Order: sequence, then C-alpha cells, then structure tokens
Amino acid sequence: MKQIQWFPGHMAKARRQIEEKLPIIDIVFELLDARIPESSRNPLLGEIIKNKPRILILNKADLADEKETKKWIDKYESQGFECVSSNSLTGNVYQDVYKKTQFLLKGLKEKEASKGMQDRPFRAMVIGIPNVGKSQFINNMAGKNKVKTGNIPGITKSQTFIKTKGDLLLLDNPGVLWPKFDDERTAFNLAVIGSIKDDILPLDEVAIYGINFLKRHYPGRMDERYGSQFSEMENPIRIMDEIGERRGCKLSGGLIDYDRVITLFLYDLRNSKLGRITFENAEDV
Ligand SMILES: Nc1nc2c(ncn2[C@@H]2O[C@H](COP(=O)(O)OP(=O)(O)OP(=O)(O)O)[C@@H](O)[C@H]2O)c(=O)[nH]1
Ligand SMILES: [Mg+2]
Repeated sequence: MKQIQWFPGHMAKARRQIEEKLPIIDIVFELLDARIPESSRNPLLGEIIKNKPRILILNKADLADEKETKKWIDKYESQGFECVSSNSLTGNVYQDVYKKTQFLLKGLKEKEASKGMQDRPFRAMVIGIPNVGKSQFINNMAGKNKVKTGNIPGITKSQTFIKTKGDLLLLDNPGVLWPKFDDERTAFNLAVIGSIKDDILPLDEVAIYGINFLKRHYPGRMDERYGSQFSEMENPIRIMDEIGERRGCKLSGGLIDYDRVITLFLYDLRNSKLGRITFENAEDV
C-alpha cells in the first residue's frame, strides 16, 4: 500500500489537546481494537502520557476471536498492564473497569485523604484510534447514550467530560492516529477494520489483504458465507469474480462490478459476517 496521507495538522491538534488535559487526569483508558491489539496501539502514547496509570481496554471483543483475545490479555498482563476485554455495544463493562480503576488509584485516594482533601470523582481520559468505540464505551459506562457514535472514523470532534454511574468522569476524545506506521501490515490492519477513512484508502488492496488473510488463517469462512469452494482458488481476483457472481454484483453488460464486490466483502469482514476474526496473533508480535 502506498504511503497513506493523513492530515498531520488535525492529528497534531488532537495530540496537543490530550497533552493539555493531562494535568487534571487521574487515569488513562487506552482503547485497543481486540481484532488488532498491537496495530491499534499508538506507539507515541507512552511518551505523551508518561507514567499516568493506564488500563488497556480490548474493545469490540465480540468481533474478535475469543481464544486470541485471551492470549493478548495474558501477554499484556505479563507486561504489567491492567487489561480488560470489552463489548461496549451489548456488554456490561462497568464493573470490571471500575474495579481496576479503584485498584490503580488506591494510593492516590489515600494520599488525598491523608492531606484532608475531600473525596472527589476520578477523571479518566479515553483515548484510541478513530472508530475503536471510545464514545460507545463511554455510553456503556454511563448506562445511557450521552455522546454520539457512528460506524465511520471521525465522529467525535471535540473533548467532553461525561459522568458515569459511580464516581468517575470520562473524557471523550477524537480518535488519534500517528503520523507514520512502522510497517505495511500495521497500515493494512488499521484499514481492514475501518479505522482509516475509506476515501483515502486503496480499497482494492485492502480487500485483497482481507481475502488472503482469511484464506490462510480462517479457511472455510468465505465458503460458508458465499457458498462456494474458495480453497481451490488461488487468485484473489478470481475469488472476487466468484463473490460477484454469487451476489449478483454485475455491471450492465454482465461484467463483474468490483467496486460493489469490495464494498460488500469489506462490510462482511468488518461486521463479523464472516465470523469472529483476529488479524494478528499475540505470539507473532
Ligand atoms: N460490535 C461492537 N461494536 C462496537 C463496540 N464498541 C463500539 N462499537 C461500534 O463501533 C462504531 C464506532 O463507535 P464509536 O464509539 O463512535 O467510536 P469512536 O472511537 O468514538 O470513534 P471516533 O469518535 O470517530 O474516533 C459504532 O458503530 C459503535 O456502535 C463493541 O464493543 N462491539
Ligand atoms: Mg467518538
């Protein structure tokens, strides 16, 4: 994939906003996408938040491969991180996150009490890549829909504090990507789950990446979904032809409408219509 162009100004602003708010923040909730935990981690975050307490939240766990998510959690816990797997859409994430927050902030609470300071709500900053589910996570924690969500990157435009059920305030943030990716796979992983705006992506390459990944790691999934024998097909274009035939994605004149095939396939891939998928293994990273 050729170098994708972000909007460096926009991302720099988001970073500046995070840094400006940090002094009043007690803890950071770093949302990762459970399907690509490492690719969705901002490599600059440690440098930005320094030693603020942090919880890693593997969100959209309902779309990821369950046994892979367990391995990721083991890995992060062995590195000393507090870590929670979360389904912010239909799950109930509050208890887990609240308990871990209390645990990490116990020292701070005691210190403030010993200085005679009054009990106060803790302030958590929720950060992560675009479309990872930050706003949905906040709504889940709050027990009602307080901030706007949507299944395209770039929904949240500004920072807002939201009060949750207990004594916690959560700061919603616009999604942040970093200026440069270490390798092409990170870029493809971010693209394939939908964290980069589609209109700046080579969607054909992203779809081919997805097709090849499924063939290698989840053989049989496309067969089930589209009712064909894809294991016998080596060429991803041939596979797109077959999906197009099966789903009637045709131009007038009968040629395959690849744009429609790609849209349909990426929709299925991103929304677990091809089953729960994890695109990177804890062992490999
Ligand atoms: N299946 C599933 N979908 C989720 C989950 N969390 C969020 N979503 C969906 O993912 C999409 C993005 O959610 P948002 O909360 O708007 O994401 P965001 O990180 O705030 O995105 P930006 O504001 O654009 O940075 C929405 O369609 C949500 O309904 C989850 O745990 N599981
Ligand atoms: Mg948002």
